[in-house]
Amino acid sequence: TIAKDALRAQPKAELHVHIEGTLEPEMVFELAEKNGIVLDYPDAGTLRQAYNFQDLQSFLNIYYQGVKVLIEADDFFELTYNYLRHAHEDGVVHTEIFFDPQSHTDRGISLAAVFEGINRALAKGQKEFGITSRLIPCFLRHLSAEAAMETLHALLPYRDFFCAVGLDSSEKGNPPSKFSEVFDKARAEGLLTVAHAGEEGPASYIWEALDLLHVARIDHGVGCESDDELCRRLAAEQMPLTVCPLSNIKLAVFDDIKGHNLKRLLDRGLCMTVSSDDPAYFGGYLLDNFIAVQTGLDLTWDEVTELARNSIRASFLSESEKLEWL
Ligand code: ES4
Ligand code: ZN
Repeated sequence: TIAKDALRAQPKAELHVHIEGTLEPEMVFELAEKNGIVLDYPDAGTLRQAYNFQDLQSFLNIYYQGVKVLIEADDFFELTYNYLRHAHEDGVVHTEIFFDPQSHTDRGISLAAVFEGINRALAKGQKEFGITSRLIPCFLRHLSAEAAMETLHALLPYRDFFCAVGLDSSEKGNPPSKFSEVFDKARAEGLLTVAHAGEEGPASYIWEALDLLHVARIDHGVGCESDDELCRRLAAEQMPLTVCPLSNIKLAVFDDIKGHNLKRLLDRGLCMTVSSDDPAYFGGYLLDNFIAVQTGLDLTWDEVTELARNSIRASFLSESEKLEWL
């Protein structure tokens, strides 16, 4: 096996992390107390015991409960700063962070507070740890396309603070095609696009993300394996997949790490990357995900370094910024 320190020392970009998914149970309780919010669980330990998911939806139900303790800009600051500290400890040099604006604005929290808190943490993280960051607001696909379009318009005054838009939440029954107009508008505004596709959903959703949403990366994408033509296309275009191994196990996308298709897809020439998704819920940050796939899939040093280098290549850093890490 490869030493943890060697994996840590490899420069890595984290391209798929939901900031609301870095909310540890202890912080849930700390913020609930500060903000006067009553929780359904007596303590952090009990809450953590509830992190036993059958599928994506059973996870999302708990995740959206946790989000409700985030009220003030300072809460978003603390959340984001804590994540960056973890990321830095794992050898992450750059991170592209998702957040769910609708899960906050629908509770009466202003986008101004969300951006102010997160941006303050990103600036401190860059100063203190040298870690660079981009933000990617995601539309909640279980809500309507109209709600997503309204959210895009509400985001545009903050255009300078994010580089792309994404699509997340309950995948099945909410195909990328539902959001083609919203993504057209986002691209017309000069934004890049990404989308969760092929996490639990079918390969056809990955085709739609490519052809209708014109994404620059596919988030998860592990569902491509059943479609040979799609796999050939993803490899030919070197379309990055941001795969989240511990997430996939916790949400029963794969039974266990040995059955994960990361290595099989890497062997087929796809541009694979590794991320942590919702580390507070899925049992580990980025280094834990690297260790899980390295040991579980017997990855060689060359394979591990390819995954790390792919994350830099697939990032939205400029070509000159990428060169510093490649
Ligand atoms: C998510 Cl794992 C996952 N999948 C889809 N949407 C999400 N939002 C937060 N985590
Ligand atoms: Zn995700």
